[in-house]
Amino acid sequence: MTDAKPTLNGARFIAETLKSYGVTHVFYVDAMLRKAMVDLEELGISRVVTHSEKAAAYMADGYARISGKAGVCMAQSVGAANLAAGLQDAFLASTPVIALTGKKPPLWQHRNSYQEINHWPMFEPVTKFNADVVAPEQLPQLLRQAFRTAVSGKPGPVHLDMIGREARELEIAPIHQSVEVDERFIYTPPFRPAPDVDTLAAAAHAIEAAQRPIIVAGGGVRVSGAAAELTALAEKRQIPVATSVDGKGCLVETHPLSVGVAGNYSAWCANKAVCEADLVIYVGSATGDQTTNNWKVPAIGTKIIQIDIDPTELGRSYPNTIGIMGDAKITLQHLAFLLQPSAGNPEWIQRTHQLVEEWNQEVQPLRSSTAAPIRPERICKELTDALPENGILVTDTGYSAIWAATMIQITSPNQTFIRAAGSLGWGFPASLGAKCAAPDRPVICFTGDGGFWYHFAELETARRRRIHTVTVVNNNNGFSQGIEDVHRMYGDRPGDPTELYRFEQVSFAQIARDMGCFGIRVEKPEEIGPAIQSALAANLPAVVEVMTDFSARVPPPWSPK
Ligand SMILES: Cc1ncc(C[n+]2csc(CCOP(=O)(O)OP(=O)(O)O)c2C)c(N)n1
Repeated sequence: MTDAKPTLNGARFIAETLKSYGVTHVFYVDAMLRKAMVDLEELGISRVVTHSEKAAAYMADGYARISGKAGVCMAQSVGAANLAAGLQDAFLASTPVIALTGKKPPLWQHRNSYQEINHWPMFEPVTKFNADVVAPEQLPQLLRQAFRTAVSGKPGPVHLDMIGREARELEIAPIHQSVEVDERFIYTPPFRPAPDVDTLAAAAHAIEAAQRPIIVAGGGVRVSGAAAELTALAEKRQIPVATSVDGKGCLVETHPLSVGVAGNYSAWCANKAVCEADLVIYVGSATGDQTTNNWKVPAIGTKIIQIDIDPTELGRSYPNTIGIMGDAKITLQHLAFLLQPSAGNPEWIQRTHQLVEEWNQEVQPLRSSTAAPIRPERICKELTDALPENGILVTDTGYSAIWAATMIQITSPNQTFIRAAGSLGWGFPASLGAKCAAPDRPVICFTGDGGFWYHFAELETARRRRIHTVTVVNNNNGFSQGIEDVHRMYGDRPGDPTELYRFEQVSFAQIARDMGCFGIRVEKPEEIGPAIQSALAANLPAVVEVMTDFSARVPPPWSPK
């Protein structure tokens, strides 16, 4: 019998499959797929060895958010739990990440094997698809399914648990199938479902009838590449636009229709505008607690149009919803086509301008503060000015996300903003992944020192693999977001609350220099801008450590009474 199909070993098969799906980098900690690593090098795929599996998952996540392709990360079986922990952000942010782990074969199971636990269940809450690959014959189909699932519909992480501590059993097995790639599943979104005609007409009618419509753009606009369509619809009907944190920058924030980021990491002008609207049009937004300030912005009962590629999201949070299942880009195009141009409601536009103007006047003194220790708002002004026209800004969570969401402005449609979906420490490794996906674009990460502590070891990875990003660390030697609550818990009771949020004074600039990177410490506000410029020009991984005022607080998000 002749077999026309080429026979590759599993290692080669995996490597060629990744190559065919456009993967340019894999992020992992040894030991996993060691045999395939040799093939990956031959095929020109960068193997980025990191200092923890969680950082590898975050890098794959940042890579995926910027490239629109699946990010690939890996761990041997004992590292699987660390990898799963790192998928939480990708899951919450709906990012296509493929996680590959090893698992000792059945004869090693249930007999106290070294380094082995049943790690598979840990991937259940953080993946869309979580499968065992126990036979080499499964590899072709399951690898294709991994890409198909990761990028389709609402994208998300996928896990393949491969037989063999480092998947060696699969690597050495012959695969009697050829490598096939389904090219539709290389990029998100693989399909752009068009909206149903009747629902679209109902939505258009609601927009025409509204006196005070507002759009809230979510991360789905970025994933769909729909920023131009969003801008076109807003301009055609003169509809103000707020965003979620994830959707920040989908309309440039210097645009006269931009009202800023709404929710609980928000500018109060955006929250007020959303609450005063009589129609809220959500585009690619999860309408979760963060974007709606615990479902108070807007109030339950407000008339809603919601555009989402995932029908199960439609009306999830707001009952009074016209739900349009469709890709954001196509749906916005269809809506704009259906609607006549309009100058909008001048009183409503005037009102939103007034809110934004009042907000700007309130924060302007903080953004231009000359105080030392430095105000974080001043860093944000300097970052707004320094972010290159095609730059990528990556922020960590907590105060970093709030400062960035409210005080940094995305001023060009060629800039991209991505943020942690809640995991402290995500920002720095994710920014390295982003740079791998877009080596020609400048990448700046904005993080607190608490966030940077998690994964600063990846400076070594960045140096070794020449991943030249700039990390601006808001260094206040502590966790500042929770301190009011900590003090509230203490009340009058004796003790030392500072133990719960204060760190040693350490210089990240010095650490960066010791690791062969560029590092600079800034103590005067006027030095921030020049320091970021030097860092961008350094041709090295760079850390700009800005010494800030620990007492700087973010005001609570505005809520209706
Ligand atoms: C994995 C994880 N653990 C804990 C938290 C809770 N958390 C949110 S912000 C924060 C403090 C962040 O401190 P830092 O990065 O120094 O920024 P600062 O608040 O000082 O500006 C903590 C502990 C979290 N979001 N994620």
